[in-house]
Amino acid sequence: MLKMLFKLVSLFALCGLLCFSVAVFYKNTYAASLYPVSDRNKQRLLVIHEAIQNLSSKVVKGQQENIDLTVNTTTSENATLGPCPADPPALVGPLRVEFNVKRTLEDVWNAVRPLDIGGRYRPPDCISSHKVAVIVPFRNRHEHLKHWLYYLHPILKRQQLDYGVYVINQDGDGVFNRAKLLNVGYVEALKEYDYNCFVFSDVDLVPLNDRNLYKCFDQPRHLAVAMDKFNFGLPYNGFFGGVSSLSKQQFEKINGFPNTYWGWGGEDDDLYNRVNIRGMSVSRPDLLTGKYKMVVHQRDLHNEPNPKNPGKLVHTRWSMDKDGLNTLKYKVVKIEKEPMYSFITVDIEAPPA
Ligand SMILES: [Mn+2]
Repeated sequence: MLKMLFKLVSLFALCGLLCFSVAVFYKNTYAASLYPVSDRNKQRLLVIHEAIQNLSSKVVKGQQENIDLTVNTTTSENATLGPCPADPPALVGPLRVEFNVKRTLEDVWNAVRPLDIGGRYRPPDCISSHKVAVIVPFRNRHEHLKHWLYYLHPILKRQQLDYGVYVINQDGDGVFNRAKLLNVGYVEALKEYDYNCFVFSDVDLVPLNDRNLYKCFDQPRHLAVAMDKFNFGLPYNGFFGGVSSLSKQQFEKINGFPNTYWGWGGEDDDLYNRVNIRGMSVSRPDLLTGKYKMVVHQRDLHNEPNPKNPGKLVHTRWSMDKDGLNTLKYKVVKIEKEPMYSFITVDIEAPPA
């Protein structure tokens, strides 16, 4: 009798699991039909599919007692992977970069695929300790964004980073605020994943060497040290603009970026001050590794140099604890999960231009 009851219960549990697996399977195929399927997703689908087939064949054979009831998809994939090597093996060094080409989003996708939805990627063959959110402040620069995605995704993949791309789009046409958008990107990215490193990059800057690693270092890092527009050198010693990386700890230590630098200029120098005031220093790659090419463009509308910004820089020491992550206010207008990036539109209470 007891044995009978046990058989009944286990059969019941089995049926439940089967229904659940089928539901998961169909949910995934549905999601996959909405977006391009990455190889990783395909792999997961296959794994689930096989698990279901195994189960059903065993049910048919009437071997309920010996069935392993665990359906492992992601964990079994990762269980056998070791840490990624310190030196990513696929790096090639200097790169050719060309902006005088019209690219469609399809062209770009075909060049950079596969990725997980929202421009997420992790190396398939090793576990990366660099969980990097790449934050790109944005408004009306779709042409630049296509170039950026086309070049950056393959580079970031070769660097074996566990990364995601977050494009933070300023809503409306008030005065632009790069630094505040970067703070928003930091907060929003952390809501999604346990990132330990943040790369802040302008949308029009592409590195000319993939050995310039988009990861975090012992000290806050300045990556765009040799831009073509500055004749492949630093425009001045304390320059911290263009592309920089800070670990979560480093960024928290300086209370993030200031929120009060409206319009063009100064916010990167303020960040440099914050780093120094908190007893850290800026690390940099050498001038060959740190070469960058910038898309040539006109100054954006509503992002004029702000004459008030330079004067604020002498006060960083006193202002930094009252202006930053701890005073950040904004409203998310929309989050769009695109195949190659997350597009987050935000209202940052910009003054009218
Ligand atoms: Mn620019």
